[in-house]
Amino acid sequence: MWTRRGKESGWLLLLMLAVLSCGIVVLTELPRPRGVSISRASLYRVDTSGKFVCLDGRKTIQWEQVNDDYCDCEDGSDEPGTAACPNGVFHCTNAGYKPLNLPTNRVNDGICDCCDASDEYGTSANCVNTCSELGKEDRLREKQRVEMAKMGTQLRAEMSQRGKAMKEEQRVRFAELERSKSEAEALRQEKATIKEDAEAIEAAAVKVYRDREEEARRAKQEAEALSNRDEAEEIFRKYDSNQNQLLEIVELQTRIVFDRNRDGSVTEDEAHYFLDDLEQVDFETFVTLCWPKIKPFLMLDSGLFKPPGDVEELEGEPEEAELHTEQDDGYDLDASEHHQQYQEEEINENEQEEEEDDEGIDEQEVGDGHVETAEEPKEEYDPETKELIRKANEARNHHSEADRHVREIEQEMKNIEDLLNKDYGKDEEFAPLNGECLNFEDREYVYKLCPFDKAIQQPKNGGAETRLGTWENWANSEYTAMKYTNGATCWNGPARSAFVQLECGLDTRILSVSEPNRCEYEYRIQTPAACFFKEDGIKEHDEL
Ligand code: MAN
Repeated sequence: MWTRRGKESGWLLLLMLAVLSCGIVVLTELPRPRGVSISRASLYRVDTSGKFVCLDGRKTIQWEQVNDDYCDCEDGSDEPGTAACPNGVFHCTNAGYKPLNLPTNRVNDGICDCCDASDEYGTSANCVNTCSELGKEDRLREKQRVEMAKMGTQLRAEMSQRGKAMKEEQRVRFAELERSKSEAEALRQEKATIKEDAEAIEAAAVKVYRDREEEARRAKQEAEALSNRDEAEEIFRKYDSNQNQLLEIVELQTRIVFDRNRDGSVTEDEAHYFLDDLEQVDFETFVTLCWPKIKPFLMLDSGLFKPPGDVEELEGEPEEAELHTEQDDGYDLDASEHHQQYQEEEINENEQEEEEDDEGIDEQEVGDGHVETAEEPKEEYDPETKELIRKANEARNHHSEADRHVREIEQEMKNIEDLLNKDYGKDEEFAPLNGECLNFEDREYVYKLCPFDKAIQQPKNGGAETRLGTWENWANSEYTAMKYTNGATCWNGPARSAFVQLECGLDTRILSVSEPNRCEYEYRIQTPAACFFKEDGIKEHDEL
């Protein structure tokens, strides 16, 4: 360690030697302490006072104290060429290559940091000056890079041309579609009118059948109502044992069929239930209030007590006998017959349905293309009606075909509009990438990027694709980065997204994909579209 008093400013000695050997100070090599850059040399100019003011202005020291390997200034400005201050900055000129600023703790640490070896002047690191070699390599690399930028810029111009041509083509196609659309709409209108006319005729023809069916249904209902009343009257008379035109509790109590809980007798309560809580009812009341309760009960009951074998087993018990008498008197038999008849009708109707389905008469395709199933006609259509339905179906088909055509045109127009509305760069140079997809594989995944569309990740072991994002926009106005957002939601987290950095290259491909934060992906791609070179020295975008 030097003592402050015995110290000598190395730079001053060097300067004196330089002055002595050359007689003058070289103008390009301004006198300055070791570790100070030319641009800061003026801050270290020696003046007549022989004092140095620390650059933060907080302390004044003797000039001899500059670079004396003892830290005097708080800002480290008195020791630019030694490791004495913890916060000093050492500058290597690296003539022939690139200048460098180092923290002064790397001065004389035994490691060559500066290519001109100036940081290791006091150690045995034996650093040699490699700046001119490095400079040569650097200039070569720079030359190659400029060459690539030039070629890339040419390719970019081609891409731009293709992009513009493609856009123009799409504009022409759009205009064409606009014309076809008007024609297709007119045709659709024509087909709609034909369809409406045919449907009106069809509806009128089918209505005749519907009306007839409705009429038949009404007539059947009326007949059923009448027969129901007749049945009710027959039962009323039978149960009105005293023939006073009123059915009373006691009269019902003699009919074991009303023994709802099967305990062997008809209680008052049980009888009341069937008389709708009245003491006695006349025929009209019976029909409206009691018969609806009694009839199903009789039918159900008859079903339960009907097995023929039971007749012998009952050994003539009066109640049971009465029950069988009731069955014998025809009522219950009628009910079961009715049921059987109903089942048969149902079977017939089903068969009829199947037949009609086969003929395809009742399935009518309507204008918007869906199939409407008309109510089953009981009667088969006559050949003329069938022909009208066929014609209406045909008109419906023609109309939906015309409608489909209009919608196809509209869809294509929409696609073109989307395409034309995208920003493909200043000169449409990125447009040729629209519709292409690039692949990149790492250890685990295959990554895909379809520019202006989506970013995808797929596990190599065959799992499903995961959308990392959908084209959002450019991330800056220089067209050097793209954003793809709203991808598949990350488990317990946000939607995935991808950021795509573009750099100049002679072809278009993905250079790398990483996931710096969970579910946030970063693609690096190269493409000629990102090359930008001007002779005046302005190079690629990504270098700006
Ligand atoms: C999948 C991949 C990964 C992602 C995790 C998040 O495994 O999409 O990239 O980090 O899901 O759960």
